[in-house]
Amino acid sequence: MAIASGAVTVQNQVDRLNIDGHFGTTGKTNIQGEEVQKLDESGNRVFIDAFKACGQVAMVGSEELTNPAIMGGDTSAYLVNMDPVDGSSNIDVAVSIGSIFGIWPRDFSNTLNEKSLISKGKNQVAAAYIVYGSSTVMVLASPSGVLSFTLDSTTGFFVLTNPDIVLPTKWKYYSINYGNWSGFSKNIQDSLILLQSHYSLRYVGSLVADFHRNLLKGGVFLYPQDNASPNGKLRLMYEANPLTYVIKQAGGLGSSGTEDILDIEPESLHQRTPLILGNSDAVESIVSYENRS
Ligand code: AFP
Repeated sequence: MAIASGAVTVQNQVDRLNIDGHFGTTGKTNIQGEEVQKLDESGNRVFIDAFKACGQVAMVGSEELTNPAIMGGDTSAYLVNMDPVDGSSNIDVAVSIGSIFGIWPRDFSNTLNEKSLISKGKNQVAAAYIVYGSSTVMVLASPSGVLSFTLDSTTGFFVLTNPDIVLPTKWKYYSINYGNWSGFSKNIQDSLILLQSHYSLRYVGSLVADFHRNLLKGGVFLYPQDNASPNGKLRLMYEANPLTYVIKQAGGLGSSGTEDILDIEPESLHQRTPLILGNSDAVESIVSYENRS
C-alpha cells in the first residue's frame, strides 16, 4: 500500500512536470556520478515518507541516497532497495519512466546497518515496479506469482487488471543500446547478429519500460559489460535483483553472463552488474555465446 500511494503521488508529479516547472536537474550529482533530476529527488522523498508512514520498513537503500535511510520501529520487518525514478533521461521528454523495489526480510538477530541491505537477490520475499507510461501500472511479484494493477485516475486507486502474469514462451523482442556496439565483446556482437536476424529491436532507455514490454510480450533485455562499463551499467541491488525476482516468478531468467543474478554475493549497495534478462531460452543462448572460447 505504501508503494501504491507513493506511485499515485509521483504520477501526479509526472502529469504536472511541465505545468509546475518540476523538470530539469537539481544541479546536484548522486553517488553514481549522475545529474540528479528534480523528479529523482522528489520521487525519492515520496517513497521514503510512504515507507516511514507504513511502519513496516526498517531501512531503505536508494539510488538517490549515498547512505541508507533508517526508519521504522523494533517490529518493522522489511528492508527495501529502490530506484525511485528509473529512466531519468526520459523524464523531460514524456517517455515512459518507472520505479523499482526489492523487498528483503529483516534479520532481527543482527544490528541494523548498511550491511543489512546488502543481501543476495534470492533472499528477497517480494519485488515490485511501477511504469508511468501510456497507463500507470504496478506489478507485484511474490512466491504466489506475478500480478499487475492499473491506476484508475478517476478514483486514484490501483485496480487488479492481470491476476497471473506468465512470460509467453514465444518471444519477439530484444532490447539493447546499440550505441555501445564498438565496446562489446566479439561474442556479444555475434549473439546480437543472431538476434537481429530473427527478432525485433525495441529500446526505450528506461529499464522498467523495456522490461515490462518484454515481460508481457516475451523478449530479452541486455546491458552487457563494455569497454566503458566493464562491470555493466545497471545497479545490482535496486535494478537487477528486483526485476530478476519478477521475471523468475513469471518463468524467465536473469544473468550477469557468468552467474544467476539472484546468486550474486553483493559487496556494496550501489554496485553494478552486466544484465541479461528475459525468456529463459534467450538468456541461456546469449550466455552460452558470451562464454564461447
Ligand atoms: P536511471 O535513470 O535510473 O539511472 O536509469 C537509467 C538506466 O539505468 C536504465 O533505466 C536504462 O535501461 C539505462 O540506464 C539506459 O542507459 P543508456 O542510456 O546507456 O542506454
